[in-house]
Order: sequence, then structure tokens, then C-alpha cells
Amino acid sequence: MVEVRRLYRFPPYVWVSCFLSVMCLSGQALGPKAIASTQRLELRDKVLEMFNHAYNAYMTNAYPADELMPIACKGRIRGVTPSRGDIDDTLGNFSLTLVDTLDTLALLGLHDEFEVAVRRVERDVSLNADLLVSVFETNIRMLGGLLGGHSAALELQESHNRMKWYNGSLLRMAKELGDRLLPAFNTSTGMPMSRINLSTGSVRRLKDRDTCTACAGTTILEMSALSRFTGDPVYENRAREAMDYLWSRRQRSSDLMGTVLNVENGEWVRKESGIGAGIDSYYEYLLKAYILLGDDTYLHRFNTHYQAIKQYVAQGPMMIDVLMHKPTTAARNFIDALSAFWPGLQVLKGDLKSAIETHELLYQVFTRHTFLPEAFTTSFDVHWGQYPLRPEFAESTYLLYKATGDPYYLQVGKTILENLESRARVECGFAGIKDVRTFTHEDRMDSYFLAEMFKYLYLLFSPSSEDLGINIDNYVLTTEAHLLPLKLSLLSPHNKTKTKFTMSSVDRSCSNSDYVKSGNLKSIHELRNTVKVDAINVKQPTQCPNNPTPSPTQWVGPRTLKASELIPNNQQHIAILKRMGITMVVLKDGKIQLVQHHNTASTPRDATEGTMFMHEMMELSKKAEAPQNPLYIQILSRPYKGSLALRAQPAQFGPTFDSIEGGVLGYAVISDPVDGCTNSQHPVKGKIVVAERGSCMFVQKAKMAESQGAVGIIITDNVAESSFEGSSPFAMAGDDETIVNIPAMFLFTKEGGIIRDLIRDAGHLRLFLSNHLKPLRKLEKYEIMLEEIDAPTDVSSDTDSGQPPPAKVSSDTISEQPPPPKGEL
Ligand code: DMJ
Repeated sequence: MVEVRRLYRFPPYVWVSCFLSVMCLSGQALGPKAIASTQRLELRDKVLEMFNHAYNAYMTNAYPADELMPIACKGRIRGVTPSRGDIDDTLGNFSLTLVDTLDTLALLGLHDEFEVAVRRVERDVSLNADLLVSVFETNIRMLGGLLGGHSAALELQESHNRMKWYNGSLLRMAKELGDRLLPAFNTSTGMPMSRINLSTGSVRRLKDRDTCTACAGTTILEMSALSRFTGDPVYENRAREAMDYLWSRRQRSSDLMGTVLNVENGEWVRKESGIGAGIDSYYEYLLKAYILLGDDTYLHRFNTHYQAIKQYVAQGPMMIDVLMHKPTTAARNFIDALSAFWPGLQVLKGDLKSAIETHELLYQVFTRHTFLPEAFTTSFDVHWGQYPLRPEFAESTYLLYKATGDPYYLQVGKTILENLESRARVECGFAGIKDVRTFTHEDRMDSYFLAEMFKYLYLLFSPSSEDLGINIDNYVLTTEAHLLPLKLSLLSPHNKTKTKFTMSSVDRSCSNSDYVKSGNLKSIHELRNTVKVDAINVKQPTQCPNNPTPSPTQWVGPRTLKASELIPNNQQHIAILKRMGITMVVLKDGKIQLVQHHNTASTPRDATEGTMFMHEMMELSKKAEAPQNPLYIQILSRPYKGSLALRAQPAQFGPTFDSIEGGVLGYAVISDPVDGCTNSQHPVKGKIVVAERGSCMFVQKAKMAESQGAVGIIITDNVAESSFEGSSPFAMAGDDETIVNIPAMFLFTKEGGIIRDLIRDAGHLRLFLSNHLKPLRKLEKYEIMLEEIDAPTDVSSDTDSGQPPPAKVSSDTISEQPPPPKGEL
């Protein structure tokens, strides 16, 4: 995949980021050597050894604290250890790591240790600390941990003939915790508050009425399990009401959810919509609620969102946040590591093809950085370098292996294991990575590392369910990988409202069964290979021997659309791109991003033209990105007399200011219509036209100005808040065919606004355009010239050495000059 960024030269002249997907299947298609069964067992044992290292480090050095600080080798205790801010709201002085680890001990077959741990929890853990804790984290880690522990204890009693002493203490604690969490749901919408004091039941007032979608929508599994285990429907009912409310807040036109909303009025606070941070487990819980509870309503909702996500968020295998109400507008240009759970969820959904592709894309990022950085760019670079031992990528790897049986995923798991061992292991446990570029450690080992990472890796390397301490096939795993028995739906009838979805109206299909276990491994490899080659091409765009880019001279027949002709808001162009397998996303800042996927092109010929288009686009981008010296627009009119200058961007067409030498002098006039794409109602002959970006290509505006006798053109940006200081360098591009004979400059919105305001105030404005600042002394003569003749003058051939000093350059304001009195210019 190749990424190209460019400042587009045609309307709306935006940065373009192209991902070039080249089908380039080669000899490496079959992937790494299969892992022998003996090695698989060794790897499983290694997981066990690593788990013991982490668990013992916690129990020896930190317990009963909530978490281990692996560098300091001591416990992290809220109120004692210096606060890290909101992140510490996960801690409630309730031995979080021990509770979160309970069912891992059971699953890994450490049954003796599990029994000891359960007794410790009974004895030591209290749930009434006078602290404000996160409702979401307490629910998934503590409530989930207690319920998972209870479920495991029941299985050990039933199937392993042990723990006969266990009398449901963990469930009683879960009930106590559930009761302590319930006041959080006392909001006008029914969505839980984000924080609660477990001791007093009070919720944080005032500011904190906002909560994330995942925070409000990730209680249904734990709360339903609590209801089903205890027979008290209140927990499930409250969680269901929150889910129902969230569903009612979906954007009706796109079926997408935002990231943050207000629990009292339900208003969206952040409308970014993706599948990662802030939203992730809401989607996960819709599907898993259906699996655990058998209620079609949840499946219908999940399918509806899934469809929307595939339509708007998925750019091929890459998941890019968009705005829920403007779903074709990307909201971010990076992807967060939490989204790595998605391929696992896609496996559960049955969309294996997409799961394989997205997982492979993540694996390319992973191999490049050793871990998945907390956030990475669309070109796979680090956005946030932290790696806090997150398990999501291991989770998806396990689920893909389980679904496909492809040994490739064992190899992936082995790499995860090795990287953890070599980079995160410290004497006292495992430490998070502060930055994957330096591998410096952070003094944290979050409880999810024990709750999730070791479970997934152990499951991956375990040859069969019989080798596990718990029969995993009987459980649904929560978002924190806690075990909830599938038979819960039979345990007690609950008072659910009647579903309006009949069996036949809900899609339960596995959409791509070709890839399921013992299916066609070759097709899985081919699928992956497409993504793999894409990623390689990020670094080496030309290294795809099997699929050289067709050159325009090899192309037979007319071109449908050249890169230089693209107008991003032109629907016809968008349709052509789609045919060529190219999707386009307009980013918030006006940049556009293009992604090509060969297999979505209408025909092979369209795909080939698409490849050619993308390469052209890359070339244009390279040119546009080449470092440019700024150009200057000096205001000659009084009171500035050249002392105010604005920095402008060049064009790749028309005469350069080097060739004009001295610069161009003239009155400025705003084009009417403002876009400058058609003849101006205001006479522009001999003037410098000021036109606004948009509607047609830059080069067309310049040509239009030239044909009416203008001596130059300034094109002002239409992207909100762009400025010379704050925006990336930019060069307006042209095309090979159009010859332009007048010079052109581009002003970002801020600087363009200054020019427009000045013209509007005075009716016209005397300007001097050049590639350097002209000393004020020299400008005086031009000013006179303009006063004498109402015509532009090419003022070449003067030297700029010596005194007086050059004019002041305005960065974003009108330097220190007073604003001109109205009508004086
Ligand atoms: C876990 O606590 C859960 O998986 C949660 O849903 C998201 N983040 C962490 C692990 O990264």
C-alpha cells in the first residue's frame, strides 16, 4: 500500500493521501513455515511460564494493591501512589489484578492457585472504598472478574470434582458490586454515569455528565449474567435500558454512533465514529449479547451498525473514523490500537474475509513497530508510541486461528510472545512500553494483561479444548475476556420485552464460508498477500515486479479520468473512481484520502486504470510537496505602502516569479463570481484577480483570468482556518496541456481573508507580487507608477541590496500597522 499526500491543485485543492493497493501475488504466498505440534506445546508452556512470572510478581510485590508497578516493584495504591489522573479511576482499592485474573488461573489449568486466589478474594477484597471509580472499568474488570471466577468455580465443582467448599461467595460479592453500581444508572436517559463512589453511591456531579459510547454500552453482558445467576432482573433491565437508549441515539441517516454523549440529555458531544477507542465494546456487546442471551434485537442492531461501518468506516481493510452525521468525511487520520479487537469480532460475525484482511493490515503495523503503537497513521507510522501491553491483537489472532485453522496465526502469536518476552519482560513482571520507537518502559502492568493477554495466547497454542483447565466452548468471553456460561440464557427466564424481529428477518449468515476452518488455505493466503504487498509498498512503491504500473503510453483507448483532472466534489468523478476500485474520503481539514483496492474495481481494465491514476496522483503529490520558498504579496496602498506583506504559495503552472524577476504590480479585484471559473462581471483587464478555491481546477481559473486580460491571479483557500503558519506547504498543480501565461499565487484562508477585507473596504487595492520582499524604498516608485497609470506594470530588474529594510511580513495578522481607515485606499 502506498501512501501519497499532496496538496491538490484542483478544487477543492486538498491534501491527498493515496493508498495504492496492488495485487501482486508472488512466491511468498504460502506464508511462514507451519509450527510443529511439539513447538506449539512448547509455546503454550512458555505462555504459562510468562504468566507465572507476571502473576507471582504481582502477588509477591503488590498484592493486595490494585496493580503492580513492575519497575518500582511495588503495588500501585490509590491515594498513596502519585495520581496519574483519570486513568487511576480504574483502581478502587479492591485488589483489581487478583480479581481480574481469577478465571485466567482456572483456564490455564492452575486450579490450586485458583482455589487459593478465590479464598483470598473472599477474605481480603472489600468493595466499599470511598473513592470515585470508573463505572465501565469496574464493571468489565471487577464485576466481570467476579462472575468469571464464579463461573470457573462452578465448572471445577461440576467437571473436575474439586472446590466442593465453594459456596457462591464470588457471586455474592458480584451482587454487592452490582448493587453498588446501580445508582450510576439513575440518569434521565438511563445511561450510566461515567464515575461513581462505590461507598456512598454518589455520582460525580456537574462537569462529568458526558460518557463514552462504549462506557454506556458495555454493561449488558455482566449485568445480564448477574441477573441470570441471581434471578433478580434489575441488573439486566437497567443495562438493557441503556442499550435501548443508545440505539435510539444512532444517526438515523448513517446508522453510525458517535464517541461521547451526555447521559442526561442524550446529546452527542463527540461525533467521530469509528470502531476503536470510545465505541469499540458497544458494538462487541451487541453481538455478544445476542450470543449470550439469544435476543434477536441485539443481532439486528449489530447488523445494522455493521453494515454502516462497512459502508463508511472501512476503507478496504483500514478502519478510518468518520463523522456520524457526515459519514463520507473522515474525522481522523490515525487509527488506535484498541481497534485491533475488530477482526476478532468480525470472525464472530462470520465476515472472515474482512477479518483476515484487517488483521493482516494490523500485523504489518505490528511487525514494523514490534507492538501495535497506541495510535498509528494511515501510512503505518507511529502517531502515539505507547504500548500499554494491550491484548486486542492477540485476541483477534486467536479467533482467526480458531476460525480458519491456518497455522499462519500460530506464527503471528509466536511473534507476539517473543516480542513481549524480549521487550516488555522485566525482573518484576512485564512493563508497558512508553514508546515503541525507543522501547523505554513505563511503570505499569495493567490488570487486563493478566485477564486477557495470557488467556488468548494460551488458547491459541492449546491443541484442543480438552487441554484447557476450563472448557472454553461453553462460554462467551466478555470484553475483558471473562468467562460467562452460554447456558445462562436457560438459567432463569427474564422479563425481556417482545422482540419484533423474527428469526428469518435477522441475518445470521456466515458471509464468507470459503475461509472457514479446513477450507481453502490458499485463498486465505492470497487474501493476506494482497494486504501484505500493500504495506510493503509504503516504503518501496516501485517494488512490485508482477504488477508494474502501466504507463500512459501503453494504455490503449481513451482515459476515463486523469489524476490532474480530478475534482473531488464532482459526483461523476467519484463514480469513476469507484469503478476503478478507488474510494475517496474528504478529511476534516480539507485533505482527501484515496484508497485503491483492486478487487473492488468493476473490471480488470478499470483496476489497471485505477493503478495508473494512483501513480499519477503520487507524482502530482510529490511535486506539490517539494519544499517551496514562500512568495510575497505586498500591499502598496496607503497606509501600508508596502510595509504589510502576506506570504503566499506558488503554482506549478504559469510563469514563475524567478522568470518575472522583479514581480508583478497591479490593482486587485475580486472576481464575480467569486470562484473565478467563468467570465467575471467586474472588469479584470490589467488587474490582479482574486478568486476563491473551488468548483473548477486552479489552472482553469488562471486561464479564465488570463483570457480576460488579467495580469495575475491570487486564489484564496476555502478550507476553514487554514493559514500560512498552520498549514502544510502547498503548490497549486496544473496539467500538461494547459499553458498559462500569467503568474498565480495561493493564499490560505487567514491571509486570503485579509486581502479580501481590504479590497472590500476600499473597492480596490494596489499589490505587488514577488518571490522576495521588496525594500520599502524601492516600492515607493511603483506606488507612484500605479497612481499615474491605472494599469499593471512588470517591474523587473532592480536589485534589492542594502537599505532600507524589507517590509514586515504578516504571519497571521496585519503586523503592527493600524488598520486602514475606511475609504482611504
Ligand atoms: C480492556 O480492559 C478491555 O478489553 C476493554 O474493552 C478495552 N481495553 C482494555 C485492554 O486494552
